[in-house]
Amino acid sequence: MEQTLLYPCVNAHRNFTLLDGLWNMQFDPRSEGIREGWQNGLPEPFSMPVPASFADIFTEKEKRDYCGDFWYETTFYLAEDDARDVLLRFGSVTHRAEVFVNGISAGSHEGGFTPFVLNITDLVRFGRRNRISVRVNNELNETSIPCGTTKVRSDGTKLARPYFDFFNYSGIQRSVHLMRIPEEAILDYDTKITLNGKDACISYNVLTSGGHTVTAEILDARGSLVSDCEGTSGELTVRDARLWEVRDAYLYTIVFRIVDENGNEADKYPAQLGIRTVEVKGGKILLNGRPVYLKGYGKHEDFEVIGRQFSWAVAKRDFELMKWTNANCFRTSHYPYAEEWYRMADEEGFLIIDEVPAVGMMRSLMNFADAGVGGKDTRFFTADTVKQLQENHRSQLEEMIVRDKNHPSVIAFSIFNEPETTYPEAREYFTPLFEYARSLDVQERPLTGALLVNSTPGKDTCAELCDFISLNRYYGWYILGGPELGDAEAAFRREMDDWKKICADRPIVFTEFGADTYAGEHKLPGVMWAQEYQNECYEMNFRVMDSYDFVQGELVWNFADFQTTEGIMRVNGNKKGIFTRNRQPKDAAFLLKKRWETK
Ligand code: GCB
Repeated sequence: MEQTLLYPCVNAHRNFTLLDGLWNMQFDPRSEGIREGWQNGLPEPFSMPVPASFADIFTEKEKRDYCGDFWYETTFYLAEDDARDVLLRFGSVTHRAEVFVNGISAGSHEGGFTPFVLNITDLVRFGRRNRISVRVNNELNETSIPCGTTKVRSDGTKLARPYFDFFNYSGIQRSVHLMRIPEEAILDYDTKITLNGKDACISYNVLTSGGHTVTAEILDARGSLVSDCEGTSGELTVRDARLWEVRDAYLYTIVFRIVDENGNEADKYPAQLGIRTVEVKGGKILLNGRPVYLKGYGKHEDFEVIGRQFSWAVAKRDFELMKWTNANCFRTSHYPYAEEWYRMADEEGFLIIDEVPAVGMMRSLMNFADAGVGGKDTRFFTADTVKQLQENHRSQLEEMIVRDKNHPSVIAFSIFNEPETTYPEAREYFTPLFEYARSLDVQERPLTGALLVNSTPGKDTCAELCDFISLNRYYGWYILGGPELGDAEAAFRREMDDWKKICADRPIVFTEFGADTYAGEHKLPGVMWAQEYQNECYEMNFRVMDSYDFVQGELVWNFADFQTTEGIMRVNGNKKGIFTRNRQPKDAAFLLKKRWETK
């Protein structure tokens, strides 16, 4: 059976048990677990919640910063066989996992931010308890995405050295589902939407693991049938369609069924459907044919204690705060988020730029600063690791698009964050990845990638691959900060004048700009790190952006303060949040709220 990334659901044919809870865990610093048979039971385990990032749960520093192999294990009971397949679905294991069921290898996965599903039907024992063991590894290198390196300290222990600016949270960070699905099952589907006046045409494709008849139906929000069709592909027409709009998110339900030769239903998969189109045309981003200006945030999955674990409560608070500031969009910087984020955005009418974890593609522990100051160039894309890196990039791009393609909230895919783009090998590296992404998305959504400060017109080689250009720019912070804010504005305008010459029909969206701000700090006149300066810096940036029509979006950096690696550039994390890590507003939140009310 081919892998199915469809979100789990329960009905007459499908069910699941959540395996979340307290699991056993053990570090394996000498990578001896397999040799010693740990897949048959951990010798000295301690308990660890799943899902969660393990780091901030510990009080001991060597455990918080642990880097290398580590194991999780739990057991589950499976009732008597009922002829359905048994699947084990991990929402994410960071960064790589090998899974054993009852001591036998069930499969492995590379990539810490997308789900993987293993068919374990032949490995489980019915009417008995079964053991799942997972060997995880969280090391960074230059073939994994995100990129980084692993340092060995003098005592022989390993330390992750990310080439990116967020903590290397790891573990089983998302839910684990034990699923039952029919042997002949719906595995995947996609939809493409065209609007014809007031009507919408939804063409679909369904992938199943058998040859029986497939049917498709669309129901409105009250559950009334509005259209139906037969076949693994077909077209459904919705007359007088109610469109999915920003902050006014009408959702239909699309239901696929497999029907056997006796007319009996063999499988059913229902999903939400938002009817909307997205395209870039005439220098604008169009949603349902009308221009939309993107207002919002670059975010992180990041919170006290739980690290990168998804929390319904924190996510709901984040949506409430984003709505309160009149935002309409966020970027899943710098990796695909838990699927629940997208389901909430579908319902709230938020727009998402969905980003693959291709971050750290420059050999530098402080690339955000290095590239700005000296125009640092590490020839990252000329190394012999690049072929393997590109394969990983490709498979994670595929998993992200396959997982997220049916969300109305997803309006664009971002293929990179701040790689070195200043020489031809970068262009050669990215061209096939953009082509591949285009071939995967039947909705033909815009593609983009966030460009680093030294990726400027004349130097950059990759902007042309993008349907809209995303810029990360820190004028007033890394470039000409504090007393030189006036010069920062002039330099910013000069750069924008250069983009104007080459961007005739291609919009620019700012995907990052901002200033570190310590929530307790106030000073008049404003100085860097004080709340007053964050406002001044944003006001300057907005003045410049408002002078150029081809700017079609502003996503500030960052929604909230977040955890990073320790270092002299960070005060227990990055403090560019508009909100604190506890989700309370800094002064800049009021500035944004006011601006975005009318923008
Ligand atoms: C960037 C990176 C982001 C950093 C940010 C910063 O350019 O894309 O990951 O956190 O700068 O605050 O330096």
